[in-house]
Amino acid sequence: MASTVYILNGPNLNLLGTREPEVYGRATLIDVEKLCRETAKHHRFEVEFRQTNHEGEIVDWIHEAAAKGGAGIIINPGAYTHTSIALRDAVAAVDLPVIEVHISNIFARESFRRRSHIAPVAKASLCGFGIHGYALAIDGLAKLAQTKERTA
Ligand code: CA2
Repeated sequence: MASTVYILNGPNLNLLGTREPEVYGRATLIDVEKLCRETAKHHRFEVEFRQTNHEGEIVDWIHEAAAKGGAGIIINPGAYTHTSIALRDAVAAVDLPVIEVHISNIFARESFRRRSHIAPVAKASLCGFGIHGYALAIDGLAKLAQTKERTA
């Protein structure tokens, strides 16, 4: 459906709010989902909110979002950001806006986190806003969709 935003979360994000609050805050993934649903409602987007610890499953979901004509994808690929050519290829292969989100500022952490395989093929990337980055990404997708409508 054209108005559905796929919000895809990668490995270990199911543990959000249980450890490392100084890095990731105290919100849980359920809180992130609530925030996304509230924000999406303002823009009349439907939400598919998912999390997996398996790389190939994220690839399948990216293909699904494209096949079903989603409005866009917001993806926090977790540590696969820094390692996965398969995710990069999947993002590059689909013809819908993909926004990369990270809760923490990946550029202010260990050097291995500074490289994202996703950023060069994403429409936009956000990091360091905590879980608000997800809401900002939804707002950004809505802006992109409006601009597309006006210029189409
Ligand atoms: O900042 C982000 O959103 C990250 O994508 C989170 C990933 C990390 O590997 C990326 O470099 C940056 C890790 C998610 C794991 O989150 C946990 C949360 C609480 C306890 C343990 C893991």
